[in-house]
Amino acid sequence: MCTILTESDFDQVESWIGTGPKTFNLLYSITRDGCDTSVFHQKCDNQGPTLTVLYNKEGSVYGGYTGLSLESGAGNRNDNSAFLYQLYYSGLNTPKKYSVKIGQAAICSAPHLGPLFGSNTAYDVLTFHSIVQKSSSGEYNLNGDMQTYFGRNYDTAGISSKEFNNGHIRVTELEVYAVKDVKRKTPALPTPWRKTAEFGTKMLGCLKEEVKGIQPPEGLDVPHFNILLLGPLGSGKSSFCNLVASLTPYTFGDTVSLQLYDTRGVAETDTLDLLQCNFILDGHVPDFYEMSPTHLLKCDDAEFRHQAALKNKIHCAVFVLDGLIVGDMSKSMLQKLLSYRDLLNRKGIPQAALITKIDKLCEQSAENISNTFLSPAVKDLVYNVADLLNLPRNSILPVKNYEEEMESDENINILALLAVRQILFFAEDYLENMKDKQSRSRGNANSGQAHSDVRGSDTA
Ligand SMILES: Nc1nc2c(ncn2[C@@H]2O[C@H](COP(=O)(O)OP(=O)(O)OP(=O)(O)O)[C@@H](O)[C@H]2O)c(=O)[nH]1
Ligand SMILES: [Mg+2]
Repeated sequence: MCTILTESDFDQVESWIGTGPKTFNLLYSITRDGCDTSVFHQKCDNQGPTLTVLYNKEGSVYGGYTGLSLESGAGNRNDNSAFLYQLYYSGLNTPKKYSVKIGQAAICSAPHLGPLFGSNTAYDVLTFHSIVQKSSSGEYNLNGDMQTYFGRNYDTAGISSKEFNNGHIRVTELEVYAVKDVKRKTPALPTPWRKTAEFGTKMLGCLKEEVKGIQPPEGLDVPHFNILLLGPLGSGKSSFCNLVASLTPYTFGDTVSLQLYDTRGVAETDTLDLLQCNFILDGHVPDFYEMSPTHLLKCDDAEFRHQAALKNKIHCAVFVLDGLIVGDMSKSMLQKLLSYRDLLNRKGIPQAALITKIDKLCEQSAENISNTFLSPAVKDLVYNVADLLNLPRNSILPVKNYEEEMESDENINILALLAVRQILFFAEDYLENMKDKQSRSRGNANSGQAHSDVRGSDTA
């Protein structure tokens, strides 16, 4: 359904009016201002030529134009420039203009009438009178008439009103635009669906500095953030590790502030081993330990780290999902990922999701990765994954890993650093919470001590 006229719709109307470039300023909208003739006249009278546009649920868009200024007490008036039109019929672009018949009344204005094309006794299009309330279906069941006299004053080429407005006047919107003899401004660039600074060398430099500045809180004996990557087979976990490693030397300086834990991809046929995952989360698995279904860690293995400290634990878990296939993920795979989510939630570990391969997702991002936040396809996928995994949208991070590129690419690096920054924020929050908890429990222990001292002296 079309609810907002596009630039090409305005071009079409402009060419029908036929007197050069035009600007269309919205004066009145029933969804915004209420379907009330007193408001209509207050907003639309004495504004020069106007375009009235009606929209219905079927996706039809139609209305009328008059070159005269509306005046509530003016009654019937002739206007040879007036016309009725159709832009869309049931969602299809079907531009048609129906000019006023020479010498016939083009419009009629009265205080109790909304936009009316024709005369007060023979109205081709009478939109509404008085007040119309919005119905529970969200439509406005207009109390006008566009059937009885349809084609009386306008040359409607013999079509029935049904071919004009689907045979009813229940509309989702009615707008009136002032039409001015001014060339329209070139439309602004599309708005990004996620706000970032402008991609470029400056942004890359700022991001590197910012990411370098995110460090584990002091006093916890945690030298770096531990980030676990989880996800289906071949989703791009190792590629992301390589990408971050390629950024590491110049991004993080000598003190590397994050360690990524790459894991073996989850296969459809795998049975879920939450115990092994739990060992990793709790820091019992030694660094560089290669886990596989045939090589599982057990509590009594020599390598098992019994005394795991906060610095050995995972501080944020990241699901890595292949953007090309995540939309068709099987129920069983989703269930596995949700089981991990459940475990992580119970442990209070923050989570994010990377969507990889966005370069293959749509032409816009394939052409240039800096278009990622302008691409509707990437946006839809990000929102879809947020719903699937029940994660907030700002934790779903689109990336493109290096695949066969030989040279470093500024935009790929920016996207990766945006993702790393967000992940580090989550990990930092988690560690801050841990620090609070630690100091609270130390405080409690001390006050417990003090309390027992007092009690001791009491008893004494
Ligand atoms: N075009 C493109 N290809 C990618 C991207 N990320 C990964 N790939 C390719 O996808 C394939 C799998 O990537 P890996 O990084 O090995 O995936 P993985 O998740 O580590 O796989 P497993 O460890 O087997 O689970 C490789 O051929 C990568 O080159 C990406 O963002 N874009
Ligand atoms: Mg891998």
